[in-house]
Amino acid sequence: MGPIKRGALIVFEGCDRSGKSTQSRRLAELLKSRGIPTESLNFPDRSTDIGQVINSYLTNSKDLQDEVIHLLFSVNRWELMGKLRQKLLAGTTLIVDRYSYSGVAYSVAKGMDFDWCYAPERGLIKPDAVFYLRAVPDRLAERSEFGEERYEKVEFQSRVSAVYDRIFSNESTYWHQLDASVTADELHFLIAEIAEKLLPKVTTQPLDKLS
Ligand code: NYM
Ligand code: MG
Repeated sequence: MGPIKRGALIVFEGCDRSGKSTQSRRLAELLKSRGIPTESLNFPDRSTDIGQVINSYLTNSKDLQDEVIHLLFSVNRWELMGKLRQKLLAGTTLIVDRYSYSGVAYSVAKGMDFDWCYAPERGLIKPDAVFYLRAVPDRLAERSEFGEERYEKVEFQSRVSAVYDRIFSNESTYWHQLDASVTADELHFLIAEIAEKLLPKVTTQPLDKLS
């Protein structure tokens, strides 16, 4: 018997209401239906102590300095890395709704320095693939529940989108940019096609780190 193949780390990124939750759920369902051990999670993980502080910030019941909330989002990823590594090495594929790139995109959109924002992400497990659901922010505002949390303003989302575009141009080797304005079925089809090709390739490679 050969060694256990590791799971893949697959991340969804994009502005608020770009369809990440729907698409990550549908991809996870598809992989499970194919017998691939798969788990879903999202960042921020609001269930931890730090996650609860983040939640208070996002729901506007707490104000924090920009640097402080930025680092808390990063710590919230670091506090889960041991668990994520264990699951990946045990063969579980992880579908993650937001990751380090959200950390960078939302903070840089406030005017913070790109390199400063990226620095605390170095060393985290590097995703095997990132699906970037690229949407026009004006259209996002039409989607339900938009505007309830901090950051959910069209003008701010435009700036977030511009930072994502910048990250995509640097990370295009493992980023897959997809037009989020097509139907959910079309989007799922495109994502499924890419994921199915990717999985057998990456699961024999060692885990890498963000550098
Ligand atoms: N967000 C999320 C950040 O500003 N930095 C981060 O590192 C992460 C992971 O949290 N508007 C922001 C983006 C979202 C908000 O995420 C909550 P969601 O996926 O809407 O629950
Ligand atoms: Mg949101």
